[in-house]
Amino acid sequence: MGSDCLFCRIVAGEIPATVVRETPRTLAFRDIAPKAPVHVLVIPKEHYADVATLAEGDPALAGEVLATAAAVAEDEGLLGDGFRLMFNTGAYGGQEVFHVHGHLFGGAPLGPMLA
Ligand code: D5M
Repeated sequence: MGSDCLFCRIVAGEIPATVVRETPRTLAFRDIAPKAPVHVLVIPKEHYADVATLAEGDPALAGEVLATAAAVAEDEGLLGDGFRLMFNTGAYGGQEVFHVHGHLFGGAPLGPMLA
């Protein structure tokens, strides 16, 4: 995808981000507008538009994204009290950035929904 995609540009180092974990194929960085005490975005470095496309195109990479999210949850001390991992998908899902990303929320009771 490249220069048209915000998160591809973060992967390329063209836009700064607060990276909390990096693996050869995934990246986790803090959301620019956090909606919880811990709000981290977890992405594959390779461009996939959404979680459905990722799961269809590279299920192993989808698993790596989940593993990175779980590792960040552990690093952030979320495993005891729990956390939420959410993939907004498409228009009805409220997706705004079309490079798949899991929102990892934690650090406080989250209630039934988070935008
Ligand atoms: O969520 C897209 C998310 O991306 C939203 O929570 C803000 C976040 N965002 C947007 N730009 C940046 C940068 N530059 N760094 C970190 N986080 C960012 P969606 O699920 O698509 O609605």
